[in-house]
Amino acid sequence: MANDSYKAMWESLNLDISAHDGLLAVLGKFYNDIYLSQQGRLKGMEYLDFVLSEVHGLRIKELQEAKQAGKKIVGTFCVFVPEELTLAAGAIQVGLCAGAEAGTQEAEKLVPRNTCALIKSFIGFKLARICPYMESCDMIIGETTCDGKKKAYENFAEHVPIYVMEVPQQKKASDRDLWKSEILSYKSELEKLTKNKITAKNLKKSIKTVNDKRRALQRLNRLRAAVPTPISGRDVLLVNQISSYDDPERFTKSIDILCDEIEDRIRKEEGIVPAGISRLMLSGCPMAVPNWKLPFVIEGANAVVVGEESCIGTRNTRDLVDESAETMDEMMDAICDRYLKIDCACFTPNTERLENIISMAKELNVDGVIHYALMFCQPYAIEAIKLEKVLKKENIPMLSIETDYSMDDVEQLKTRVEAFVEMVSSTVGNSEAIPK
Ligand code: BJ8
Repeated sequence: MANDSYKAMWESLNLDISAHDGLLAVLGKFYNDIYLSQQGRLKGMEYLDFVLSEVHGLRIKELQEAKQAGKKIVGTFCVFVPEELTLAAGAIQVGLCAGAEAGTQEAEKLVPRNTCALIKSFIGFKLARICPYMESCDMIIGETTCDGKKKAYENFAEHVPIYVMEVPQQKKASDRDLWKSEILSYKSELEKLTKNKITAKNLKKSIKTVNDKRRALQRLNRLRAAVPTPISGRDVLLVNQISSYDDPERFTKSIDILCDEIEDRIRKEEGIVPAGISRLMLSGCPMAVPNWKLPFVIEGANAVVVGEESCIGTRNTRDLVDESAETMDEMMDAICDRYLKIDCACFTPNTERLENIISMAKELNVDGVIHYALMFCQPYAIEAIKLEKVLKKENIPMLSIETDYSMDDVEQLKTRVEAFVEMVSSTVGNSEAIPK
């Protein structure tokens, strides 16, 4: 993955070249083992392979060229930041959540050791100078979701230009008012940064662009539910991960092409995974690139992941912004309402999420749910306890996993996941092997 032709660009971004080379080498090895080793992959995945192989190359070059042409780059850590507004201001939005252990020692000078891996990772990526996205950003948007993130941003602000949006913790009328005012403030902040006025015409266009991206992902989610399963869960996870930093229009076109191919596969009754393999759903914390550990373990255990209830998954694609809005005010309301439907575990109460998981599990006809919480993530770990109870009432088995980004627990995870798959497959009575 390392490419000498990009070295000058990385140096100009003040990256630590040797640490960065090390990261790309590990990422490349990981990708070969987890992705390229799969049999019978769809041709349309070649686009995703290419984008991933150029994750710190071509895409960063595009961002640099856009900056030279006067565009601003906005980095985010949460699906609450409305990309519609960012695009309407003529800026580019990129997701900065990081899914690998890096710069941990440095990160632990800003946040305590018992902070979730996602937070330590984005801080570590910055302090170790290995993230060209972070270094390309003109503004980084934080948000008041979990305590870990909102307090970490205070210390992180010593190192990056950060603007924090206040996300309410409940969904009462007064919370909606607060959120609407936060969206309006974000609009002003973007206009200040870009020196572009957000017009109704531009906003209408960007609402459609982001909705189109979500529609393509919704289509992919519907198609992947077929039996036999036409695409592996880890490939769909990759698609979702790349959706947060690729050019949205190009990405949508590529996913539509991938979906056409999947439809063709379904017509021919071909699948990457034989019918009868245990169908599982993942639910919980987002899995950022290159956090592929758990799906790899699951799909190596005679099961396939057919849905991700996560912000790098359906939580980010389920709802669209109402496109019938015409005036600026109507569109701001439509954005406000769409984003308030996000059922992050940071909300209380959050029964919507439990209901959404149950209906998703039923629609996908899953044999079980694996709940995934990052270690020290209290909102998701606590909600997992409630979730297990409600799933039990529906006779849907659940396995609760808490892990981080290290590979130390892979063998232990394998043992637990294999036992769970065996338990749920005795219900579905299946013994065919998943191709590795
Ligand atoms: S809307 S899920 S992207 S906040 S894993 S940092 S919650 S301690 S990521 Fe999230 Fe927005 Fe919610 Fe989605 Fe905190 Fe938990 Fe760490 Fe987390």
